Amino acid sequence: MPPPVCVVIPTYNEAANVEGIVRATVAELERLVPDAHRVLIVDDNSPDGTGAIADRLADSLPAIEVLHRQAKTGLGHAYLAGFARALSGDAELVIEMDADFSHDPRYLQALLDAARDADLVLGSRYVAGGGVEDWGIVRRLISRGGCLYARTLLGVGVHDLTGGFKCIHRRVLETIGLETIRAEGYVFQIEVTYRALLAGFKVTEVPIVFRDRSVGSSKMSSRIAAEAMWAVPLLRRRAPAMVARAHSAADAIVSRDDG
Ligand SMILES: Nc1nc2c(ncn2[C@@H]2O[C@H](COP(=O)(O)OP(=O)(O)OP(=O)(O)O)[C@@H](O)[C@H]2O)c(=O)[nH]1
Ligand SMILES: [Mg+2]
Repeated sequence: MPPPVCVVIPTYNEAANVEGIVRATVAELERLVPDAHRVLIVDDNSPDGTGAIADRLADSLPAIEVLHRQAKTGLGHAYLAGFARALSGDAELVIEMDADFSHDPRYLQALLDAARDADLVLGSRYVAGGGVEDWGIVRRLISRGGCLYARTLLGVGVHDLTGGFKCIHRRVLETIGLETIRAEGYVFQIEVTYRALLAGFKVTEVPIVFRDRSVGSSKMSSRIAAEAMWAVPLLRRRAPAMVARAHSAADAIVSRDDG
């Protein structure tokens, strides 16, 4: 029996995408991990009715669940709520995936294959075989530059630190102190990976080609991109203590259980 997989898809105003991406994801999961998968849509009360479409899908497909949040408080919060819900069930592998088809479900197989031998698998645009389609030069430079900046400042070997298509083992989420993560947007992605590395987990990158969204509008803003500039140095200073604290709390629970 393969380990149960939960794909978490955050949505905000994705009415044009949600049904297509969820159906494509479920079809792929049925092929790869039949009877051992769930798709969790985390919707922040989207004004365009995405939440109602998601509910309809959940009524017709038993593998789908919807988590409704009252307000949009950012992608990081949506993911943290999604992780908590996934971990309260039987998920052993949690996958982060966007709703706008930038993350092609055909890569789920590569993520799951690599997760047999790694604790955290990143869908990576910046390793051989990976890439980005349809982005102009400015967005390419910002993304590449941002990854290089974070990689250098944090002193890690990962090439794509800001991507949001990743497969995470339960043990990672239970160890890195999710309750102290405050970051949003790209920094949230950097922080999850950085904390996993600090905790000693094995992180692998598999190539993906990222396609720009063709419908719906971006929720990323220059504010969120700029956040990375000052947030990454802070991360470097603060994350080690957060991970160490979470680690010792987890050890205490284990030794209590043992005793
Ligand atoms: N629940 C929730 N989902 C969000 C929020 N912000 C973004 N999302 C979703 O997170 C995913 C990534 O957001 P995008 O706007 O596509 O960000 P991006 O991929 O960096 O930028 P573009 O593809 O250019 O739009 C999409 O599925 C969004 O609908 C949020 O505050 N709450
Ligand atoms: Mg997107």
